[in-house]
Amino acid sequence: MAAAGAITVREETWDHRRIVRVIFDLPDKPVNVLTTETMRALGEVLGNLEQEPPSGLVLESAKPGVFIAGADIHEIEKIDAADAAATVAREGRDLLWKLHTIRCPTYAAIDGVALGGGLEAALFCDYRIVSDSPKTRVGLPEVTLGIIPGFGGTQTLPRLIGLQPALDLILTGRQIDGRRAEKLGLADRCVPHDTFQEEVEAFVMRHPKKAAWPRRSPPFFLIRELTCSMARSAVLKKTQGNYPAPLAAIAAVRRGLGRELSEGLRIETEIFSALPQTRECKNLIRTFFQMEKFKKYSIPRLEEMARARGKPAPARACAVIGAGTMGAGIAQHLSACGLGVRLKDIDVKFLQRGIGAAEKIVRGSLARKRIRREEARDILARILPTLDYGPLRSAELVIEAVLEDLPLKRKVFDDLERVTARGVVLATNTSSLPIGKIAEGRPAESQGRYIGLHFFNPVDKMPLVEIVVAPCTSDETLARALEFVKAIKKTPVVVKDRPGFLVNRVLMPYMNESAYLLSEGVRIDHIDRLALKFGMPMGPLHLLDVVGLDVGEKVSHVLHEAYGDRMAPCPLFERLRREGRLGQKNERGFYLYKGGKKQPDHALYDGLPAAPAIAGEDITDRLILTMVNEAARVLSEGVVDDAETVDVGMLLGTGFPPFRGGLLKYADDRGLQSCVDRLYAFSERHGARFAPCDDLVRLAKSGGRFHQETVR
Ligand code: 3H9
Repeated sequence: MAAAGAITVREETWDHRRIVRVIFDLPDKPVNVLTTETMRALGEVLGNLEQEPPSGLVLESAKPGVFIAGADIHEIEKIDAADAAATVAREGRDLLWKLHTIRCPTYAAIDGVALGGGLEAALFCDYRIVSDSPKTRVGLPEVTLGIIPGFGGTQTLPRLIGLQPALDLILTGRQIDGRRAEKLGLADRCVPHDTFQEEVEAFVMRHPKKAAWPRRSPPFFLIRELTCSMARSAVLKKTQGNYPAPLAAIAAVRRGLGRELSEGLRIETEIFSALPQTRECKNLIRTFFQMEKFKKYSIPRLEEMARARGKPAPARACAVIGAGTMGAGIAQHLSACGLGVRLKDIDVKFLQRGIGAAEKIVRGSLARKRIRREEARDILARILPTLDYGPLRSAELVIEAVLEDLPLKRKVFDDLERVTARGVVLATNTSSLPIGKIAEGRPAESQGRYIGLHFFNPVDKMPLVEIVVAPCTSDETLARALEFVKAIKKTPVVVKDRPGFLVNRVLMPYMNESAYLLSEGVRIDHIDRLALKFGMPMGPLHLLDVVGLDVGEKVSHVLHEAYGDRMAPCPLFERLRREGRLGQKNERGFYLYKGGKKQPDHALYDGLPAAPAIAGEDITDRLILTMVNEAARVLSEGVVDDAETVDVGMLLGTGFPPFRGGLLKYADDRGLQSCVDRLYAFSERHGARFAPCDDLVRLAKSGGRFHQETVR
């Protein structure tokens, strides 16, 4: 028996029992998703089976590495009204309810990702068997898309694993592996991937009856109220109230948990229906698709080249020069991705420090159970320290990460030119120096190998790499660098070799402006708090402390030289330098860091005007609109190809709030003319650094947008 398209139904006899296998396999798609069509097909299957229930029903997938990746996000993106949202959720969970009530035991056999609606389908089954494959990850990522689980997840999960662990999964969208799922009681058994089918059969034979439900009785009213109100406070603190979905998820759990499951499901639908049409949801979905696109970033002319000559094989053996924070971080990350790494420095003690830094990151992953003990050992074993260039002969790609000093970098590359083979990619992790200057004066055939690979600190956590293309960089090198960045699971943005590239250049005016605000007397924590309220992950003054004021000074010097007065560092930085304030690293910057606590340093207010009466809105606009203005310049100079690249770069490189859809999407949404008017007003009051650039003025005047499409 077979059902339309996405689902095949197979009847088998397992030890005299009639077992029906319902197998998902969405044609021509890499993953299974619950589209309207798939849901209809599942409805038909369940309708037929209800007439004559088998001894057991197994829900499974024919796609390797995937069970079901959730409801179809494209369909959710199109929802524009509460009644449409309610219909989608109601129809879906009514259908899955049939799985819960069908008169035979039901089993979800999960050997791959089971996310969102995919996991919710499994939660309505009597039993869940998961595999220990690294590909098996289960979770409810809905809040990251601006919605809540709408196929019953807010009700079934707490009844299965308890309130606190369920809230943790629902509010973070965290995905867990099979073993953890078993530990939490989300899965009944975690079995080896290699013998998954046999293990599923054995489990089904051992569990011939429907399971008792709910598995856990709901917590007492007071415990529930307390847990939910604590979760709410934590969410508000973390999100500043900018994200409606996690708060809605808490409300659904809180209101639904003390009631019958069916009533809880009704409440969930009611709460769900207010979300898909919000701007936050549309922007988060847009961000999801942008991330998917950039992870697979391709450049048409390179694709064509690959078709003619074959795709470059990603490098397996690499070398990193310089074992400082960045070098050690890069070496650790490359090794964690399975690559062999030679880490070179000029002194044993630098190497020891670098290896120590890599060990610290690995220990952290081990403590958070991200990796196993053997993996940790392998990661460290793959990093081979060296003081000589000789062992670098076998490297296929080299990343230089020494101090930001042009003559020093050129000297390193002189040495690399001598030892590396002709085809080897020579990359620099510089954050500010021109790649062209590093390559200058070398033989033409060698210059093509030079490229920038700008990683962000901390390397293991920051997903972005700016691929910096100089005029001398060959397409061959760009293609290899692009494949490399994708292979090490980072998201690439391709930028031209202009000072500051994309992220630092756009971010610098924001940081600089925060110092101007402080010099006008605005309090340190007030400035940072307003940036957090806007949605930035860290206030600009705190960020400067974390980056290091000495590092910031170097970058700002380069940008000032390149772009003139508008990038002139705020004079207050000179005072900070004189006072020896380096930021977090010497526990003294805008804040004092004593005993792990951060306090604004009131001594900095000496000699500054008293706190002025500036509206919060003005402070936020001064910080954010200077970035919009600089980003507009980046676009007009062709540093990046399009507004989408700016948005992805700023999102991944600075944590620009995803619910706003990106820096330039934010500007589009508030209206470019409003941005221009504000910039003019600020330039009159505070100086020419705010003057809107010509292209921004022109675009605003013509009623245009940075992004041509209107998401809503
Ligand atoms: C939900 O379930 C709501 C419900 O509670 C209730 C509603 C009422 N929809 O990157 P890949 C696409 S919300 C549509 O090659 P990978 C993806 O865009 C949903 N499309 O594989 C890509 O397209 P393209 C909750 C989807 O191995 C292609 O499939 N679920 C969906 O790197 C393959 O992806 C999620 O949030 C989807 N649900 O990663 C899970 N999922 O080929 C979102 C994937 O055109 N998905 N696509 O670029 C993911 O996290 C990753 O895609 C996944 C695979 C881990 C599954």
